[in-house]
Amino acid sequence: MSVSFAGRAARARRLTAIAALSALALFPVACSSDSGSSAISGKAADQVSMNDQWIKAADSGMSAAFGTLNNAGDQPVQLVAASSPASARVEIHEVVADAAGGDKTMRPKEGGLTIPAHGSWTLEPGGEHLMFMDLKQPLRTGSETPITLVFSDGSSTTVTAQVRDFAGGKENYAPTTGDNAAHGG
Ligand SMILES: [Cu+2]
Repeated sequence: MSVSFAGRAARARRLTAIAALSALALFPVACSSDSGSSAISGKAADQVSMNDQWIKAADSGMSAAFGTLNNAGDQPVQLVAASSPASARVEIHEVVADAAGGDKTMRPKEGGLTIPAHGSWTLEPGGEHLMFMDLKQPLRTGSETPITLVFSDGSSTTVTAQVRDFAGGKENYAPTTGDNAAHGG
């Protein structure tokens, strides 16, 4: 259950408590005919798993998480957002080559990531990643942090990522060098 959905639900409850109760009483079996075409539940979160997920160790600022998303369902699944208690904000990023100098720039990926039906999508250094924009606490090597993945149908699932040292790659996943201009705008 995503935080934002819960927040909306709470507001709705405050504003229309009586109306909601009336609706429940009038239509107690409204959802019982929900029969998906797939044998698996229609919720994206029930079809997606993640493996080999990890996140770069960092003391503060930014970090990035990687791993392989697997879709066991008959339909493509769209990852549209992510969150973690370790970061004030998590964004889905892609890395693109700058036309000018060939420098790599990362930026929020428009529309999120699509995981093909019965397929997988790998987030890896140099490619797409989950960007932890503003760490609330240090990510220490060997510890773990939860990451909640939110899909286009509003369903979500939470995975646990291992914190690892990572020094490779040309991309700057933490503001340790320069002024972080590589992060684009
Ligand atoms: Cu990034």
